[in-house]
Amino acid sequence: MSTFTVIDPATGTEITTLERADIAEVDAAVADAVRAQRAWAALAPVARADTLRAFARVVEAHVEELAALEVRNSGHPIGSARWEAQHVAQVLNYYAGAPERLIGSQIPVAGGLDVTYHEPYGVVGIIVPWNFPMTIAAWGFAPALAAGNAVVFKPAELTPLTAVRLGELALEAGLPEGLFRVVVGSGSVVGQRFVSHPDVHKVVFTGSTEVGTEVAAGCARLLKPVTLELGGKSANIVFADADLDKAAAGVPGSVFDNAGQDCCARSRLLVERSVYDRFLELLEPAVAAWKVGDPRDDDTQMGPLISASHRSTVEGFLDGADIAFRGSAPTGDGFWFAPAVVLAQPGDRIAREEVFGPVLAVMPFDDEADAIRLANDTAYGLAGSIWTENLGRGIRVSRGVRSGVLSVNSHSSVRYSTPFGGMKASGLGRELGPDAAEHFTETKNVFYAT
Ligand code: TAP
Repeated sequence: MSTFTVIDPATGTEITTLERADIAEVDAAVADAVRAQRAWAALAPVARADTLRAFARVVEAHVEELAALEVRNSGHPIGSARWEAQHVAQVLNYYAGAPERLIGSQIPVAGGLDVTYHEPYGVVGIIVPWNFPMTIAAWGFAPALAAGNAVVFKPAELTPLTAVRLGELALEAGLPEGLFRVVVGSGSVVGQRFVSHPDVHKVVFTGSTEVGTEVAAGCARLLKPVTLELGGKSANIVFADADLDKAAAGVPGSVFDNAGQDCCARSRLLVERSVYDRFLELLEPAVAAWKVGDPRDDDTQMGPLISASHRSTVEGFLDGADIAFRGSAPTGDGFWFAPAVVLAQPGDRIAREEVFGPVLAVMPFDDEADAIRLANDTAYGLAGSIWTENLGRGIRVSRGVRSGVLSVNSHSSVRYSTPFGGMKASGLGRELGPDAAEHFTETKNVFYAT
């Protein structure tokens, strides 16, 4: 039996050791899920809705416990971890409204009655990364279950603890045995088995573009639908006519939140040349004030990076970089890293590749067209922000930037009620919002001759 150790990134110490599932265990979980799904899909929609609301209530009652577990396992500051656990309950509540609203259509045709149905795929395999272990999982499992599917869910080996607990809470809430199975193990075994298993009918993958491409290729060989939420290199565009104080105050949170280990991190700051120097002057104290430290403290804004090896990767991006200024971080045990602001050129590696750490690349631009060109000068297209007091400019630039999730005069990206996902190398398909449950169904058309 193969095992692995789960580490607390704030201290570098071991939390626990878990067993890795092998292929036989994945297959057993899928077989259980197939059986449970048939009964689940046959339930009255209101019964599925009630069960999801019960799951939401149980999660809600365990917010403090889940948050504390996430702080230990992922190093997220306690305030963020509480928000994440609460968000899981909100997503479940939101999609509890879906079973009764998956409404098909009746299409006028000659000679009979034509009806469409939204039928569940069956079993959905969900593969989740380590950066937001609870929320990203919920974006998949809540609408998938609402639409009548069963779920097999693989957390990242670095951060499996809240996933395991959510699996227990689902049973406590009354979800049928087998319907929602958390399978702990490696991506190359468990994740790949979701891809190749003939009874897993859809895969939702969130993670790197590299692995996502491999998952998509495997799914394509079996004509299995796949949703991909991948990497990002999002731009934060600040025009000279913006409220510069407000824009600068928001920058640290937009890129250093979750220690920059956020697919939506605004890791490129594009500033109109006429206010470039002034904006950097405003930014420096905001970065100095960004509080990096013990994730258990209520006022901590940023914890450690997830692992020693990830910290080495992030450090590598600063080799030879023109560092303008840095924030502070604790020293000693734990995978700490002081946020860094780097002056960059569009062709630099730091301006093009996803760092997935608290590193911001700053570049000037000359006019609106230049800003759009620079913002689009990346393989990715996930998120971004535009700061301007000119409404027309906000509309033009938001239409010109090829990203799936943009905000004007704000740094927000995620609301459970609005669609989320990336263009270009950032992904395929959308999660959240009013249509997500439908994405877990296939449309069937039946013609009844009269
Ligand atoms: P990955 O290394 O791609 O891992 C993501 C998940 O895939 C993990 O559970 C991993 O398992 C599993 N996996 C690894 N190899 C696999 C394979 N061959 N087949 C199937 N599954 C496999 O990414 P990561 O380092 O955890 O996360 C960081 C990346 O995720 C960043 O690029 C980030 O931008 C992206 N991300 C995107 C979003 C959205 S919503 N667009 C959100 C968060 C993160 P193990 O690690 O346990 O082996």
